[in-house]
Amino acid sequence: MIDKSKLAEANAAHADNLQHDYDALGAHLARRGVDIADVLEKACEFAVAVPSWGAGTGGTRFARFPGKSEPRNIFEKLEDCAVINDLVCITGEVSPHFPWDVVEDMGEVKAAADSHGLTFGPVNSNTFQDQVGQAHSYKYGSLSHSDKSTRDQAVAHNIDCIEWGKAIGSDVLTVWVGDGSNFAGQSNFTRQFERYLTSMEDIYKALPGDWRMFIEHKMFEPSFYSTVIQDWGSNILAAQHLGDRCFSLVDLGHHAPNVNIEMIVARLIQFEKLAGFHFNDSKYGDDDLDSGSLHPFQQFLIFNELIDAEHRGAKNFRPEYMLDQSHNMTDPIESLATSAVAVQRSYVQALLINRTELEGYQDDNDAMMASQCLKRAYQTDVTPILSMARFKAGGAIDPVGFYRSLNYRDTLETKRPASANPSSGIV
Ligand code: LRH
Ligand code: MN
Ligand code: MN
Repeated sequence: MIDKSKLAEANAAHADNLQHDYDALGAHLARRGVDIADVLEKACEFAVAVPSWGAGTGGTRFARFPGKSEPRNIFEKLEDCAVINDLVCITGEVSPHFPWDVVEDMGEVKAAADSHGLTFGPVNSNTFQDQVGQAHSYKYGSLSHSDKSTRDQAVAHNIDCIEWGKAIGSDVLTVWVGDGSNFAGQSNFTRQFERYLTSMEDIYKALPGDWRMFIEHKMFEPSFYSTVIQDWGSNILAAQHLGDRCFSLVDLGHHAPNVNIEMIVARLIQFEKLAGFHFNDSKYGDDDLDSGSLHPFQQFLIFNELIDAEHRGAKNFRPEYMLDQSHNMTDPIESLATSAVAVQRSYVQALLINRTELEGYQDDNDAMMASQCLKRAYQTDVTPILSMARFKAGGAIDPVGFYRSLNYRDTLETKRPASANPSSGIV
């Protein structure tokens, strides 16, 4: 999607400074016993999937402000995802949402992704919205609905998602439901959860042998009094109930403010149930703000747990990293590219933690030094490593600056006329 000669020219303007900064950081890390080349190699291997729905301009339930030349369908979303990956070279996987991204011949979607050098990650089902012509409404729930026909319809949709996913080479189904209640007494918590589990059993039975199922919890919204899978407790109970190929997904925005998410991550790893992440940031609830834009230390602490797990060879540990953000302030290409790098930054910073030292301080109950050991890694500016990783992979040293120089949205204005209600996700 991007003119490589323009990119080479833009990179050339930054390359000398980058090399200088990289060498200086390398010398600093060498004094700490860290070989920068090893860290660079790991940074180059890092990947995080982008959500297809994030390519559209999101909205709140109050208003939606369509972006210029925003994608109107999955093919155009893939074009934008390809631009993001061309810029940062760590987002080669796209996580689609169904039925938003369904077309008659899903083979065409696969072919389009292939042509951009993209693949598909987990597929997401949607039983939180009614679709045109749908027989039963999800107004009062889907997989946990009191009415069997509605539950069956929601189960059937998830099985359709598996079929669509197979056609595009995915092997994970992520299930998030908004089912819950708005009034105390409206639903019987136990019977509702039983109904949810029975529906999920039916979906789990339909999973191909090499597929995994991820359950995503969320504290509230659209239900404001109770939600069926409201937190990691209900999530892990359901995942344990369903079986070995069912795991619990952590969307960072789906917790109450101040919840210790990194500790939840540690628990899920310990009990072999961590599915992966929907990365984003938030101040109040599910704000879907750019990853690491408000709480980069929290994101670093999560990666501390992930690297710790890798380090000690935790069993059944194969987390999928995805972004899940969709707001209405910025160009989604700029935001998703920036967020992908912000997640990669947390990963690289956490690689710098001296784990032997940290364990020693923990065993000696030396709280101050343990904290300083973490902070030393967190406070290291790893920007030159991230930039060098992109440069080596053929991406942009300055992704947003270079993207702006392309005037991408302007060049697409006639091809993608504004649409009042594109099927590009949350409206
Ligand atoms: C729910 C959620 C879930 C959905 C997506 C659109 O808030 O995080 O992952 O599939 O947003
Ligand atoms: Mn999510
Ligand atoms: Mn969410």
